[in-house]
Amino acid sequence: MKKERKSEAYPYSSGGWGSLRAVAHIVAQEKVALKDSRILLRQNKPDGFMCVSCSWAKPADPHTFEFCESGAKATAWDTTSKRVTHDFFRAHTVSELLTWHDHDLEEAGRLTGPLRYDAETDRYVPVSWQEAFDEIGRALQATDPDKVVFYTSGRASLETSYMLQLFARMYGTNNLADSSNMCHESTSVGLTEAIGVGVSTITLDDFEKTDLMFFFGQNVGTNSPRMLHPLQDARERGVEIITFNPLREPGLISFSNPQSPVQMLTPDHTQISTQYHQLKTGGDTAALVGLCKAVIAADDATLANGLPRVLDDDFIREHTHGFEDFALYVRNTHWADIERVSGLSQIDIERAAHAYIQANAVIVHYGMGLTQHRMGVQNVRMVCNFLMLRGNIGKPGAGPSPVRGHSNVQGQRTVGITEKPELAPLDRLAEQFSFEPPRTKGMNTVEAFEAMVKDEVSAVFNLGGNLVRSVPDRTQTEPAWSRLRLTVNVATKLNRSHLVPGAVSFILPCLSRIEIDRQASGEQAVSMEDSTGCMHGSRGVTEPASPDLRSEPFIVAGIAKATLRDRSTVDWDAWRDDYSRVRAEIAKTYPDIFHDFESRMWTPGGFHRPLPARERKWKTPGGKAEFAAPATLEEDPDMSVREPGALRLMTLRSDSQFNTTIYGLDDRFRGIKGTRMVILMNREDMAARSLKEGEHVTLETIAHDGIERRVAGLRLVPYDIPKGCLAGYYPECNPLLPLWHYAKESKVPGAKSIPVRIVAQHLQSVD
Ligand SMILES: Nc1nc2c(c(=O)[nH]1)N[C@H]1C(S)=C(S)[C@@H](COP(=O)(O)OP(=O)(O)OC[C@H]3O[C@@H](n4cnc5c(=O)[nH]c(N)nc54)[C@H](O)[C@@H]3O)O[C@H]1N2
Ligand SMILES: Nc1nc2c(c(=O)[nH]1)N[C@H]1C(S)=C(S)[C@@H](COP(=O)(O)OP(=O)(O)OC[C@H]3O[C@@H](n4cnc5c(=O)[nH]c(N)nc54)[C@H](O)[C@@H]3O)O[C@H]1N2
Ligand SMILES: [Mo]
Repeated sequence: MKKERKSEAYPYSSGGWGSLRAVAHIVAQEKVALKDSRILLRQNKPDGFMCVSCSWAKPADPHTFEFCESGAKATAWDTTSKRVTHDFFRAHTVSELLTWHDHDLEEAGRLTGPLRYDAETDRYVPVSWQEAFDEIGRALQATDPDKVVFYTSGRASLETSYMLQLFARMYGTNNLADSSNMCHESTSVGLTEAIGVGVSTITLDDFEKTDLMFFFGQNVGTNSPRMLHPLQDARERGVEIITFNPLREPGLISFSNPQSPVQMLTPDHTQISTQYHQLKTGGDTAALVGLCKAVIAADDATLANGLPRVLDDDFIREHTHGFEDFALYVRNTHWADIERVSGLSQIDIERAAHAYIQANAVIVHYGMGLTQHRMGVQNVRMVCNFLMLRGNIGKPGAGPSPVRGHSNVQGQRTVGITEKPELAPLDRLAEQFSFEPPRTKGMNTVEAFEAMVKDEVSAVFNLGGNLVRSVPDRTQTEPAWSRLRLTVNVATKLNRSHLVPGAVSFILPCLSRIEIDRQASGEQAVSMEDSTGCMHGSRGVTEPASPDLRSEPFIVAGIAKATLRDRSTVDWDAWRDDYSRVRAEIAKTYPDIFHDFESRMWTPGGFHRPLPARERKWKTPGGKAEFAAPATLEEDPDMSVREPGALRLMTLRSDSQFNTTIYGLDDRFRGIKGTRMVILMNREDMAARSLKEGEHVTLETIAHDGIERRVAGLRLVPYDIPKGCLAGYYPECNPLLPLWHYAKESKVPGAKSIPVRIVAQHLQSVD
C-alpha cells in the first residue's frame, strides 16, 4: 500500500519524534537513572514485566522496544528517583497538601513507608506495618461488612485480586467495586446479553486476517499506542480503517513509527483512518442504526435482483434471535432522524456501509466514547447488531473489540472482583475454602458513592484508586469520603483521596509491578490478563523504591489475617510468602481458564482464556446471539429537557495523563499547552454566543435536581468539533458530572455526555 504524505492540517501524527522527545523529557524530569532507563527493554517481554499503563495485548514476538510513549512515561513515573519521606510530612500538613495540584502531589515522588493520619497535628505520621494491620483489622471487625466497600483499580494482579475478593467475601460482603464500573461495565453487560461473554472476542492474530476495522470512540494514539503497530501492519496490507469520533484525533489520523528508521527520517507516515466521520457525541446508536439500515437496504436490492445476499442469512438463522424485530425497527427509522441525532449525512453513512459490505471479516474497536453514556449499553448492543448482520462474530479476523483501560482490569473481574454474586463462583469458593459466602448483591462504584453521600458507608479499602477525583459529582462525593470512619489507601504515590482522610486513615505504600518482589520463598512473579483475553506472567526488574514498601499480596494478606483471625481457613502467611500457592487456588476455582497456570503463564504472547463466542457457542439464556432493537435513537434521556443553547460536554484524556495521574499540562496531540483548564468548542457555536478565543468561561450542568454544579476558569479553545458538543479534561470537569447521570443497566457514569450551559466569566461576575 502506498504511504500518504503528512497532511498540512494535522502536523502531529502520533508516534514520531514528538513521542521520543516526550519520553526523553519525562525520563529527565523524574531523574530516572540511566541504567534504569534500560529497564524499558524488559517491558512487555515474556521474561520481563508487564507495563503498568494500558491493557493492550503483548505479542509473542515482541519488538526490541515493546513499549510506547505512554508506557515509557508510566515506567518513568514509577521508577522516579524522587521520594516522599517522613520529612515531607513533617514539612507539610494535610490541609496544605490539599491545595496542591494533582500533578505536584504525585510528582513529589514515591511513598516510602506506611502512614497513619494524626488529626491533632493534621499530618500523616509513620506507623509500623503490624500496627496498621492490627488497627485496620480491629476496626473492620467492629463494622457491619455491608457498610464496607472494597475498591480495586484495574492494575492489581490476578493474585492480589483473587485474594482480595476472597477476603471480602469471608469478611461478609460482595461490595467489590472496581474501576471497570466507571469504564467498560457497559461492555460487560451489553456483550454478555448479546453474545454470552463480556469481553473482546478478538486476539492479535485477527489483525492479520481482517479486511476492515472500525473505531468508535477510542483514542488509540493516546490511550493504547502499542496497538498502532498491528494497525500499521494491517494498513500496509490495504486494510481500511473507518473512524467515528467527534474529534479528529491525530492518533487516529496518522502514525510515524518511532521504531522505523525510514519513517523517522522522512516525512512519511502511515495514514490510519481511511474514512473519518465526525459524529455528534452520543450519536453512535443513530450512526449504527444508519449503517444497519444501509446494509439491509443493500440486501433488499440484491434479493430483488437475484444476486448473492448481503446479509449472512445462514448465520442469522442458525445463530441468532430477534433479527426480525431489529430489522423492522431499522426499516421504520427515518434517515432524517438518523442524520439529526448523529450529525452525519446519509451519504457518509452509506459510504461506510458500502465498505462494510465489501469486507468479509470486520473488527469493531471501541472505547469510552461508546460506553460512558446514558445509553452506553445500547451502544454496545448496536455494535453487536451491526457485526451480526454479516456474521462478523466468531470467525477469523472479525468481532467486537472493546479496548480495555487499566493493565489488569479485565483480569480482576475474571478472578472474582464483582459485586454481582451471580458472576462469582460462590459455590466453588464455599467448597474450596469451607465458608458461606454472602449471596446478596454488593455495591458497585456508583452505588457505593450514592450510599456514601447518604452516610450509609463506614469504611473504604481503596486499592490503587484516586476515587475523590475519578468519580462524578466531586462537590458531593469528596465531603462524603471525608465523613467515613475508616479509609485505607494502598498506593504508590500521594493523591487527593489521601488528603480528605476519614476519621481513621492509612496510606499503605506498595511496590510497583516494575520492582523486584522478595518474599520468604524468594522472588515472586504475578500475572495479568490483557485486552484480548491472554494471561501473562510478570517479574519485577528494579530495586524497590524503599525497603519499607510491601507488595499488594502482602498487604491484603496482612489485613485479611488481622481481620478474619480464626474465622478463615486460609493460611494467609503461606500465600504471602509464595504466590504460586495463590495461583494453585485460582486454578482450582477456574480450571477451564487456569489449568497448569504456573507453567503456562510464561507462554510468549500469553495463554488464551476459552471464549465460547469465538467458537460461535452462545452462553446466553436463549443459547443464541441476540439482536436488540434500541429503545431510542436519542442518546440521552436528560437532553430531552431541552434548553436553548444547551451543549453536551465530553470529558477526555490527554497524552500527558494516566487517568487521575497527571504527568504534565500539555496535550501534544491536540496542540494544547500549559493548562488543562480548557474547553474545546466549535467556532460557529462560539460566534453565536459572541465568545472569543482565549476567553475564560464557566460551565454549569443542566440538571433539575436542586444541586448547583459549576466549573469556572475554563479557557476557550476553538476546535474542529461538531456543533453542540464541547470537550474538556477528566478529572478537572468531574464536578459537572451528576452521580445519577449513568447508563441505567451498567451504572457507568455518562462522562461523555454531560448536559451543560456555558456562562461567560464576565457575565457570571455581573450575576
Ligand atoms: N495515556 C493514557 N493511556 C490510557 C489512559 C490514560 O488516562 N492515559 N487511561 C486508560 C483507561 S483506564 C482507559 S478506560 C482507556 C480509555 O481510552 P479511550 O477509550 O480512548 O477513552 P477517552 O480518552 O476517554 O476517549 C475516547 C474517545 O472517545 C471520543 N468520544 C467522546 N464522545 C464520543 C461519542 O459520543 N461517540 C464516539 N464515537 N466517540 C466519542 C473522544 O473524542 C475520544 O477520542 O485508556 C487507558 N489508557
Ligand atoms: N469524567 C470522567 N471520569 C472518569 C473517566 C472519564 O473518562 N471521565 N474515566 C473513568 C475510568 S475509565 C476509570 S478506569 C477511572 C479510574 O479511576 P481510579 O481507579 O480511581 O484512578 P487512577 O487514576 O487510575 O489511580 C491513580 C492512583 O493509583 C495509584 N497507583 C499507581 N500504581 C499503583 C499500583 O501499582 N498499586 C496501587 N495499589 N496503587 C497504584 C497511585 O497512587 C495513583 O494516585 O476513572 C473514571 N472517571
Ligand atoms: Mo478505564
